[in-house]
Amino acid sequence: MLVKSLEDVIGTEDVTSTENWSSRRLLLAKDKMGFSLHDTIIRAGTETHIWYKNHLEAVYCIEGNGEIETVADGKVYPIKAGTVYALDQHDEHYLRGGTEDMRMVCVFNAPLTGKETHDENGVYPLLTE
Ligand code: 9YT
Repeated sequence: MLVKSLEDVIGTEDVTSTENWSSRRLLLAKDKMGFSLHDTIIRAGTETHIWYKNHLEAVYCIEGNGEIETVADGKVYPIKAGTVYALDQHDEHYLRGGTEDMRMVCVFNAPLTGKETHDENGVYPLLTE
């Protein structure tokens, strides 16, 4: 069995940060679970264009507020603690932090390796271990 805590991950290569967000990866492809599990902070007042063409992602907000806009139809969904969204159509979207940072629990299938970087369209390549 694998047991670890957020404190074990902070300060390691399993944290990836940009100006808009910081993602602490609790489980990655190397853990062989078939998904990755992230504790991600989305900064207040930021907007990030994301399009996970190669991955499915579910995101559960546990703190803060913000919104998500789906590009295809321009719909805007408010996000607060207790909101979950699932990008079941590989939905291209804008993720916006609100008046406070949002803390999100994110699950990716296929699992991220931790080496991916967003391209200019917010896409992660499909990498394997
Ligand atoms: C919620 C979301 O998709 N944030 C972008 C970062 C992503 N969770 C990651 O790479 O860990």
